[in-house]
Amino acid sequence: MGNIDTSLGFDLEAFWMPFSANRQFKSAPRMLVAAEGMHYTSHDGRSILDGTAGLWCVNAGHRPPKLVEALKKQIDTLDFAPTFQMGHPGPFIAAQKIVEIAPPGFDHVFFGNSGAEAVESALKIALAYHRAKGEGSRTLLVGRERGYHGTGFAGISVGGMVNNRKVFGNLLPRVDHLRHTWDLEHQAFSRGQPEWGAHLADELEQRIVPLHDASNIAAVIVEPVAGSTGGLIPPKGYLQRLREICTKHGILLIFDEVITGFGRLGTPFAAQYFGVEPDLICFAKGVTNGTIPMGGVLVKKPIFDAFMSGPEPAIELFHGYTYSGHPMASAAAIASLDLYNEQKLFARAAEIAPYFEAAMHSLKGFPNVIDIRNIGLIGIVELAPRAGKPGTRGYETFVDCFRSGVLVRPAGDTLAFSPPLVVEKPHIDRMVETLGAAIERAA
Ligand code: PXG
Ligand code: PLP
Repeated sequence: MGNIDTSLGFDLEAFWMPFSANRQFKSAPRMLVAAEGMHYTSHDGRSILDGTAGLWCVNAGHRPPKLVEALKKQIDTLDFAPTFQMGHPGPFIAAQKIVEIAPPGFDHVFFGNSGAEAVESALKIALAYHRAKGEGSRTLLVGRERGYHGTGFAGISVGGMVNNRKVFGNLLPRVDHLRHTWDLEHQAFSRGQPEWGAHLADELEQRIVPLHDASNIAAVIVEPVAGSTGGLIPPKGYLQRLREICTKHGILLIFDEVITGFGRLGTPFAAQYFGVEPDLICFAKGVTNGTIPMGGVLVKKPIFDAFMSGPEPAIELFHGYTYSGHPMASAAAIASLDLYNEQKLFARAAEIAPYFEAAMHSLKGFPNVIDIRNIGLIGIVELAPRAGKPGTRGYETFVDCFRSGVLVRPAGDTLAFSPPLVVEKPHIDRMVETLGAAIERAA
């Protein structure tokens, strides 16, 4: 059975790789063994420019010394301590720092360990909130086509990427989905937010509310910018419209900001970028600069307060994870947030975003490029699929870029750049030139 790559010196068989073509990968591995700043080192000693911030998470670049130091100090002090009926300083300090950069009114944080757990927690808080308010009939959850909310059963139920759902049978039963917002005919090559498509939010009021009745609907969950599915940028006015309809009908609006949180758009959260206030915000990834797993939910005061009405000795929410507020993750969050603040990293992302936009759009006219879209430091190139072989052109382009020393993220036939926010203009030039050359070769 062993699948030993002698050049690596270890066996590749046992690790069942997530979201990967295991057999294809193991026959020609792409292995990263070290990282610093904007670059990885591959197992064959090459420097690879990280055009993807790992998986959208290494916002300050790899291994910033202050973060490394903070983690070393933490492991030398406190390895683990429970947060069920016990406490340690880390999560209290981390939560306070997250609240400080959140939109006004978001004054509580519930911690988990991933985006999936953030989503699970937010949906459970939404359901329990309505019940606490005497509106326990509000149990329907509304997601969106092409949405990605992690791979837990709740996340795939409200999610809308068909491969992530179709073979898993029992999804949550009480779910509906809005249409996704991407439209090639009306939006191709939009810079930033497309002009067309705000009306797509009206489906909530025109179809979903009349069908189920608002008294049965708990929450709408959307990514402000849909990431995993290939970067779908919200049309101008769309999120505002969703907000208005949710408010009118007493439906909670959840923004899943696992990708957009911590500066990806040049503001702490997308909620601030778009000027739209959700009721709950899911975060993960960038909260620890990718170093230690952590995720969570930002909660507004009225929602938190609705849980705080019973007798004082009563547990208010029967939910949590062994590692909620883990000491290492909390230390990573505290150090990351300090770093983001000291480096004014979010403002930096906003500053370089126009250069990034122009560079991405310079690929218009390259073979098979049918759309380019961008917002903040997210840039997407969509290629026409090969007849009968969807995804092959995207995959080949990604492998070609890796061979040429640039990491880009494929999703079907789209290629996404989401560099660390410390990216410099020459890095952007190199990323885009490399991608352009690979696209030409994949023609
Ligand atoms: N919500 C959103 C919006 C996400 O983007 C999750 C939830 C789940 O987070 P966890 O930590 O459970 O993976 C995500 C994760 C990609 C890619 O390249 C995106 C994600 C994860 C891995 C790859 O598009 N997003
Ligand atoms: N499964 C078993 C048997 C457990 O005892 C626990 C936690 O105590 C879990 C799952 C959940 O693990 P976690 O809290 O890390 O999500």
